[in-house]
Amino acid sequence: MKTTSCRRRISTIVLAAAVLAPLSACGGGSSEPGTVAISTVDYAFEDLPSTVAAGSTLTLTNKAETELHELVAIRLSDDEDRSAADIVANPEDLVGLFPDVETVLIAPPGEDGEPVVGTGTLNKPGRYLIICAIPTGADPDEYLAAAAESEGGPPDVPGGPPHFVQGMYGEITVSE
Ligand SMILES: [Cu+2]
Repeated sequence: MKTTSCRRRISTIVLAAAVLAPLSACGGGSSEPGTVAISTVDYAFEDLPSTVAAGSTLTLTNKAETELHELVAIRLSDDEDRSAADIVANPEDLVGLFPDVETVLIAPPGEDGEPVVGTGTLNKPGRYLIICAIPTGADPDEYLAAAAESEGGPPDVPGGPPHFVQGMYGEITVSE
């Protein structure tokens, strides 16, 4: 009787250790990689998680009625310690970050988006700046057509300041 209960307790402890091991390897962050659904409104990201597991895939749904929105994920260098707000306050710095764009998802108003750069998956651990750089008031069809022809460069279409100027930015940390 005593032996049975003791053995059961040991197997429970072993099971708990096996379950907890992957979590502690993540440094207490999120658990397994998966799909992370993010939506956009004018002019903000909704449901932006602070941390995701490496290998997680972002998806984008645009809930706005007229504005096109995008999610640009830029891997920040390990020695970058400024907040997202401080970085977007210096738009000239963003140009230098362009080579570190990991993925871009773009979504027309009222629709689900799709990746136009990368796959939506964030594999490399670290901090990522998340911005939308669509010009305010840009025509969605005109912008998408210009983006298709610009081969990765920023499309040149008429519009007001980029949405990040209006507060459409954030950050995600990708844990190991
Ligand atoms: Cu936007």
